[in-house]
Amino acid sequence: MIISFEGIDGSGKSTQAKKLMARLSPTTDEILYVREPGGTDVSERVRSLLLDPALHIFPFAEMLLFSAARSQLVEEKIKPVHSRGGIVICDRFFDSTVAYQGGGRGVAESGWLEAFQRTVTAGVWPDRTYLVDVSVTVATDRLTARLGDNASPDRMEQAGASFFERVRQTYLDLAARDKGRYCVIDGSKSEDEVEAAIWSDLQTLLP
Ligand code: Z5A
Repeated sequence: MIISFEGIDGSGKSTQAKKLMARLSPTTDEILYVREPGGTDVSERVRSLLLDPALHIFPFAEMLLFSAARSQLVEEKIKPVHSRGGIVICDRFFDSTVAYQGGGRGVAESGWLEAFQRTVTAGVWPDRTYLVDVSVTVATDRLTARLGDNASPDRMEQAGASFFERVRQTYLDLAARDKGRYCVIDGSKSEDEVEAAIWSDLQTLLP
């Protein structure tokens, strides 16, 4: 089973992905947590490029780099666990590319990007995707509280509020189109309330 977590930066999705990992681990034979971009030696190096504020990367090249890091992660880490029947928890997966590079940067329309991602992931697809949804204002306030006012943003975080509004709207559009896979969670609630909502939904999927 593959469970992915999506949302804008600061939504609280990593917090929830890790909570779910901790909750499922004691009762699961094989479980893997991965976060994108990264998770393999190659993908971590690509991550350094993608987040480096000193680099100017053109939008289509950015989309290909995120996809390259993902392809390596799927082949090296996700596929083996998935094929043995384990659970994989993805802190971001290909929907991030559709939302950020498609909706945010406008590199290509969602349908083209989704079809391309089928090739990138070799058809490996999540059974459930939790979209932890918050407003851009809530996300920004949380990140400011976490980082402090002096921290410098990485290359992706330098995009302005209107970029993150487009990313959020693209996620909501994707979720509306694919209600069978997506579950939208109100991320503005407390950590415990968000966790409970995810856990409640997951009961319908777990054996
Ligand atoms: N990106 C892309 O453009 N295309 C792609 O294909 C992929 C990624 C895969 C990766 O950054 C960047 O790459 C990201 C998307 C882009 N860019 N942006 N901008 P990253 O890996 O460094 O980080 P991230 O994945 O975007 O987010 P994160 O740092 O892991 O944050 P988060 O998952 O959204 O939130 P969090 O860490 O769980 O929580 C943030 C803070 O809020 C933290 O202090 C928590 O304690 C707090 N929090 C969490 N939940 C709550 C609740 N419920 N209430 C109050 N406070 C909370």
